[in-house]
Amino acid sequence: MDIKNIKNPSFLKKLKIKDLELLSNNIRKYIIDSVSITGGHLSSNLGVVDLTIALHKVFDTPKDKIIFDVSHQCYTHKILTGRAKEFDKLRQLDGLSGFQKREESPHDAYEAGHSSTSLSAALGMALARDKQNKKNNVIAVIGDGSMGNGLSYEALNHIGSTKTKLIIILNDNEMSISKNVGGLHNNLDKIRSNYKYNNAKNKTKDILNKIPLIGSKISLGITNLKSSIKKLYLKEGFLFEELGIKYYGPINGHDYKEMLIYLEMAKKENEPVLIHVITEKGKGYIHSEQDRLGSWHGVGPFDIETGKFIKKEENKITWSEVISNHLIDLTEKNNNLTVITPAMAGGSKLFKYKELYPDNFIDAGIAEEHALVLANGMSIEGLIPFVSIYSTFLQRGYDQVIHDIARMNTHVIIGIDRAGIVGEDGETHQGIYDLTFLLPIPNLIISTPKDSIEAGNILYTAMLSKRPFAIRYSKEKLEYHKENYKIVPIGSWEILEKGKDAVIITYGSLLEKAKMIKKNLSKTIDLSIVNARYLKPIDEKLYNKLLKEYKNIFIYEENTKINSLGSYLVNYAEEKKYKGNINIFAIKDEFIKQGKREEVLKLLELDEKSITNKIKNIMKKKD
Ligand SMILES: Cc1ncc(C[n+]2csc(CCOP(=O)(O)OP(=O)(O)O)c2C)c(N)n1
Repeated sequence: MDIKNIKNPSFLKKLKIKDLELLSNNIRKYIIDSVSITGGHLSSNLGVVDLTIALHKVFDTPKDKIIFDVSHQCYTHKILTGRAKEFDKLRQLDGLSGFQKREESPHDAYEAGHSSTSLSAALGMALARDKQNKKNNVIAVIGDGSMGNGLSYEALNHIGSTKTKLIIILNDNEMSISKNVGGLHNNLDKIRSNYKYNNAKNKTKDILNKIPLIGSKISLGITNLKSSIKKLYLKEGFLFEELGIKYYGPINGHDYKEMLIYLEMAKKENEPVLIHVITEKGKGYIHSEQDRLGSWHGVGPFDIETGKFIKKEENKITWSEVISNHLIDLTEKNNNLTVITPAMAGGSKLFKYKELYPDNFIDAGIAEEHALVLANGMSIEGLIPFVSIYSTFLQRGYDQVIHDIARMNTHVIIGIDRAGIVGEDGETHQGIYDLTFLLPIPNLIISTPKDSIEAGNILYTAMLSKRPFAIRYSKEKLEYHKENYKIVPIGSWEILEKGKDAVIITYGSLLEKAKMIKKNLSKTIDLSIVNARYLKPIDEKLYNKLLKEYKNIFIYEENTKINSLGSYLVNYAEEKKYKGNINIFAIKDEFIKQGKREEVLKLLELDEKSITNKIKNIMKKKD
């Protein structure tokens, strides 16, 4: 069968188990082929091919609602619901989203990108269904990593008490992006190893083998058997049972017979049930199967044969790596420095740090709020925590930054990774709000270094500051240089290039673009470039000077225009009765779609060519 011809999942109803297995193989190959060209989330998708097919065989979307948590693992779902043809534009500008997207298909019941929203959303949908006397099923598919997040616990606590019909599929592959952590993980580990090594598995198998499959349909005479299956595992699955959620499993997420029996069983329940499904992350591709560090979780293009990533040869490394190198050097100077990551050790390039300083490194799991308050506690007791967190995920920890860290004015350093446009992950992952929501918070120092040396110096300054200190850096790559550390006075800006006609104030990765803009304009306009490396406090002395010296000030940012550095500086200038013109070039008030950073910046008219033209036009009118 040609995967591209699939229109909807109804054809699955007729398929026998061996046909389903064949389909699994074809879909796995299709995903590997597509992702090797476009990049995308590989391992999580390969792990749930069989589970997703089984779900679509038993349930009827779009009437039944399947909510994939995070939804990075929804590729098979997209293929089965008629979107295989669009995989050549997966995660690209105007192409198929890498996540569930309601506007793409009625089969996409919900949308995510951030983890652990599926259980609350599913409960909301189930309660709405009940109120409207509808009869559909609601199924949340959630990974073991995402199950450990606070939002999931809040939802579980509520679900158990409602007694509404709701199915939770716990997709347990032992991994978050890299190896999962925490008490829940250890509990699931115990269940898994019992399942693998003691007789229980055989007992279950015996029971399951007694259940006939009539054609492709499961015999419905299973009700008497389900309690005996359940009892085998009840002790280990007690956490969910104690919360009022029926626990079934664990079952093998690559064994169709087992899955179909349990899913049919769950369908008949009239209360919340959780089916614990064990899957192998990365299944079907040798390189992703063997990966324990999460290198195959989210990937760029790669060569299928060799498993080598296709990277441009360049003399550059990521900002994450730059920061990580400095953390290693600075921990050597001060062993109180402690690095905390909420499950992003791989993405934030912290494995080397972990290896060198295992006692200074904590993976808190997918738990941003917890990671920040944990850091605050450590800081109060004398450590210097550095919380490495993506800008988009810091949204989860806003209250903790205000209520705990900034208000108590503690010495917590927040390393804000992926600040700015992030590219292919799109809307849910853009790092364009952190400055907007951090600027109003008292006590907090906010910085964005321009290069690797300034990054080291600002981190060194933060380490000595004894203040809450945010350091923002982008997803871009840069050259790595090292010098002896020195303090960058808090609140100091620098004039990078001096010009007489106008000034452009910017920070971080955009400074490189500002240099090109200056060059583009050099025949007609002599532009000054100011590195606003501290967004708060600002360099009032230098800014006052700029207000006196220039009639035209341009502020250029990869952040929302509303409540950016620009609006802060405009307010300040108004208070000083500035009579000149200030123009802010920043992101307009809309969600920013996926695409390569340069493509997106162009679309937003924030690329160097657009800014060059804008400045030219503005200055022309003023003549
Ligand atoms: C709030 C939040 N923090 C971090 C992430 C980054 N992230 C994406 S997938 C993932 C791992 C999810 O693990 P799990 O739920 O076990 O699913 P799996 O990928 O193993 O199938 C993480 C940490 C996120 N999407 N949302």
